[in-house]
Parts: sequence; structure tokens; C-alpha cells
Amino acid sequence: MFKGLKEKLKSWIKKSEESKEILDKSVKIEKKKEVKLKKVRKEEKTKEIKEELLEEFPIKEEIKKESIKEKKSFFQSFKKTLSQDKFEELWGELELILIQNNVALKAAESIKNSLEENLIGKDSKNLDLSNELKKAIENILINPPNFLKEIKDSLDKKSPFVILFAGINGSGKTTTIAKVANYLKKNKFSVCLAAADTFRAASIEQIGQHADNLKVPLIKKDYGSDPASVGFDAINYAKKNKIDVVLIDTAGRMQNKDSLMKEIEKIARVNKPDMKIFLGESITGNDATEQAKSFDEAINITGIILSKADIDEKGGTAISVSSVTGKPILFLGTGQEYDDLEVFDKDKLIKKLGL
Ligand SMILES: Nc1nc2c(ncn2[C@@H]2O[C@H](COP(=O)(O)OP(=O)(O)O)[C@@H](O)[C@H]2O)c(=O)[nH]1
Ligand SMILES: [Mg+2]
Repeated sequence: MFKGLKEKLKSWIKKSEESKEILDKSVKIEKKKEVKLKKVRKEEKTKEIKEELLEEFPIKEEIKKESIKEKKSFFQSFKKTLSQDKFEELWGELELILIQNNVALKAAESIKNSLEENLIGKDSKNLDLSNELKKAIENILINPPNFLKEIKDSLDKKSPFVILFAGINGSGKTTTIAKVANYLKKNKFSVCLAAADTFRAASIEQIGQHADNLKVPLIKKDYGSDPASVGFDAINYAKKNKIDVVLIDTAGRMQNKDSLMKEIEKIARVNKPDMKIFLGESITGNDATEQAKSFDEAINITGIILSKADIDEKGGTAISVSSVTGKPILFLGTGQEYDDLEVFDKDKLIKKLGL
């Protein structure tokens, strides 16, 4: 993941090491000169020798001053590598790599601010760009709340626990609902599914197949029915049958379609879900970020699941959606099997990015 970043970091570290080598060399030469001068002074026994030496080093005080000046200006110019100008130059390259790896501009901007704060004016010898970048990304990512515990705690007060899934077409809502149902069942929660995508052809059959495979009840109505009413029926079914968790599937909708966004607002208003999850695809980068923002504005999402992390070579989408919405990523979808659902762990992501 984060193609090109490792190479770039290596090259910067090399550059900084090379500068350090030059600096070390210069300091060594200075020391040698001083030792030689001391030795010479010791050996100055006679005036003639002194004069001889003076001939050899005609204005030694000035030479010394000159060399100190040289050393100082070298230091100053080396320090310049950490100046605002040099930082902007380095940042330009890093920003490009981040954006190419699906990090949104806003997220890149907060990474820049954090790096700026921690790098400018710092001694290059102690520069650890990779670590600073890691810290900056860590600050953006949010570790998810404990999903199972949250459900358990809520069930102590009221039942059922209702989760609404929203997102565009093909983002992985139905597949992820099946995975979440499987995960909940494995953790001893009873589950039912609401087929509230009453719009897309074969959507009810698709979720029906998952319900059969997982042996969980499916509450459905005819195609074209009001999706909010399917959710409502499922919640009532769960109440009657003492089912812990209701997972509501919805039709895919583009975030810029006003009428469809109004519809998801209505589903949320009527069904009052305890958790509203936005489903985005890891591979779509900026698009997923824009979608997450719009869905958050419409229904105030609780968290995010990013599907298709198994085919994402970049890794920046997680950083972007977290940064833009300020909401946690709960899970990553990592394949097409029911068990391909991973609790999101920011340390794991950072490791994957190669930092
Ligand atoms: N590789 C991979 N494919 C996925 C993942 N999640 C969903 N898919 C596939 O993405 C496609 C669309 O998924 P679907 O659940 O129907 O999306 P929906 O329209 O949002 O309900 C299907 O072919 C799924 O098998 C995932 O985590 N990894
Ligand atoms: Mg679907």
C-alpha cells in the first residue's frame, strides 16, 4: 500500500544522511586543523620557528576565524533543509504521493499541518520523517468503538438494536449485511434482516439467499413498497420474536440525488436506528469520501464500513473518510465470504501502509 511512499521516504532519509556525513566530515577536518595548530604551538620554541610557522600560516587567526565562519554558514545552510522553503519543496512531493494513494486534499492538509509543526526548525540529524508521517496519520484515524459491547449495553436498556446501512449502488451493502449478521450470530446475538431495498431488480432474492444461508429470518414486502415500512415491520417482528438485532438493507443511491437522499432521511426518521452505517468502497478514494460526507450530512452516520479492502492497493480512503467526516471506520470488508469482515484497527492499517 501507499505506492511510492517508501521509496520517497528512503530517498529523503538518504539525503539527510548524506548531509549529515558532509557535516561530520567538515567537523572532523576542523578538529584536525585545531590539533595541528595546538601541536605547532607546543613546538614553538624559538622565535625563528614561530616566524617560520607564521610564514607557513601567515594569518592563522584569520584562517581560524574563516574556518569557523565556514562551519557556521554550512550549519546555517544545512539548517535550511528544515526551513519552510525546503519543507514546502519536500511536501510537494509527499502530497502528490498521498493524493495518488487516495488521500483526500483535506486529509493531506491536516497531515501537512502536523508535519509542519513537528519538523520545521528541528535538527536534521534527528529527522524521522517516516515516524512523523505515521504520527500525523495516527492522529486522523479514529479507533472504532467496541461494536459488540455497544450493542450489548444498548440491549440492556431496550430491544431490538437497529442498524441501518446506506450507500451508493454496488458499494457492498447487502454483502456486508450478511457478513455482519454472520459476525453477530457467532457472538451469540439473534439477528433478522429487513429487505428494504425494494427498488433494484433481484435485490430481495439476493438478500433472501443470504438469509437462507445464514439461517436468519428475512422480513420483506413487494418490490416498490415503501422501504421505511419494511424496516418498521422488521422491528416489530424482532420485538415480537425477541430478536436482538435488526439489519436494514437499503437501495443504492447517489449522494447527489436529492429525492433519494430525502428517502434515506425518511427511513432513518421512521425507523430510528441505533446505528447508521455508511458503506463505501476502499478502492474509490475521493468518491467514497464525497459520498461519506453527503450521507453524514443527510442522516448523521454513526460509522463507516469500507468494503473491498482486499483489492485496494492504495489504502488512503480510510484516512480520507475518517478525516472528512470525523466518524470511525468500524469494519473493513476483505473479500466475498461471510467471514471476510475485519474489525478496523488503525495500527494495522498504518503497518500496511508501510509506516
Ligand atoms: N472483493 C470484494 N468484493 C466485495 C466485498 N464486498 C462486496 N463485494 C462485492 O461487490 C459487489 C456488490 O455488492 P453488493 O453487496 O451487492 O452491493 P450493494 O449494491 O451495495 O448491496 C458484489 O459482487 C459483492 O460480492 C469485499 O469486501 N471484497
Ligand atoms: Mg444491495
